[in-house]
Amino acid sequence: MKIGITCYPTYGGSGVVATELGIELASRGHQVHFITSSQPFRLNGRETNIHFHEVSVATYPLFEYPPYDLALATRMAEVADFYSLDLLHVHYAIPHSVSALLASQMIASNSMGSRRRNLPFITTLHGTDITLVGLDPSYLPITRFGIQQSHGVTAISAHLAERTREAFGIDGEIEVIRNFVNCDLYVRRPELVAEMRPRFANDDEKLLVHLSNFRPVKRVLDVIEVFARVARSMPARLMLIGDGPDRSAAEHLALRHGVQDRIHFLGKQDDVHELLPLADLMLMPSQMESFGLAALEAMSCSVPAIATRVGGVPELIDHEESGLLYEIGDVESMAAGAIALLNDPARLAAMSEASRRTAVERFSTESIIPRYEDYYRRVLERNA
Ligand code: GMT
Repeated sequence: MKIGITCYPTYGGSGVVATELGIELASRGHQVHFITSSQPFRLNGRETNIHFHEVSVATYPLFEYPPYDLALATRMAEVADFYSLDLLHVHYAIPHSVSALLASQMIASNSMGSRRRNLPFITTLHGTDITLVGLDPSYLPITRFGIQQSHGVTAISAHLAERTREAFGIDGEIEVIRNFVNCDLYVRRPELVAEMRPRFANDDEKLLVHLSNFRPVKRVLDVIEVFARVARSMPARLMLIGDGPDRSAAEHLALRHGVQDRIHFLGKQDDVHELLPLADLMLMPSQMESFGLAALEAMSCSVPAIATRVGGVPELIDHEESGLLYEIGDVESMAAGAIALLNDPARLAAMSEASRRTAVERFSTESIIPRYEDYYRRVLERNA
């Protein structure tokens, strides 16, 4: 198949899923065209079967807001026409589904100057496009319209599919295809851990990790609160991977608790698969997670997560088996849970094994990518 993929190409879970999906589809022989504002950060530009088409937005003094959505629709239609794409697959509903709708209509009319044909598009819902941004009155009707007009809709958890039906009154099909992880890449390799871990923690210290874009929804301050309590109880260090609006507040809080020297603020990192396996435990105390890709990546590296019981997280983590789940903001219980687990090596080892097993058995690329391929075929068949 020839597939056009659009996503937010910089740091963020939806961009990661879209890029990894494109890489996996290309490795299975499909021709993949990324149509995005810049090259997705996990691509090196030399992959076989992958093409990148940059969307450039012309500015004009009259434009207070340059119309990215229109430039994107135009580029989608051009690429679809020139490379005879079979379908478009957009990640994150706003504004990508609406741009894809316009492109699809352009291809169905003769506005591109070549043969009129059907160009179906699939929208994958990821999270705040439904639970936050999409609910804003200025976006809700157009988000609903983009979803309704999509030829196929997928959601990354059953929870998100349900929220979409409730909040947007969608009664059409929403296919649940959960996030996935490349378990060959995200794996704990003892020799690499032995080489790299001493850069971040001594042998007698526990190492915790948090990975996010530091937006308020991730509750990074709760990460610091939990870690400060852990660090009072045992020798410990924390790796904070990522950057975003709450980073300086996190730094201030770390200073107030006197744990700033125990925290590695690593900023944005490309090779998180090399860092995650170094840790003993991940902290993901989010306000909302439609799935929690960061926790899945950690689990694949045999690192269990202490997380909140929100959104799609219980579809990933079984409480007490492959991680621990708490209520939002309950930093005391999260810290107590972390301390008890870190003090019990046998329980931690069992949970770490269960985490890896969950990733391999339920969320590996081998099990999830064929579900996307199958869904593409079904959408193509019914829109032939
Ligand atoms: O909603 C966001 O935070 C944006 C989105 C993204 O693009 O980074 O994250 C969502 O998509 C991820 C990949 O599908 C999920 O694993 C995250 O749980 C989800 N984030 C939220 O729901 C907050």
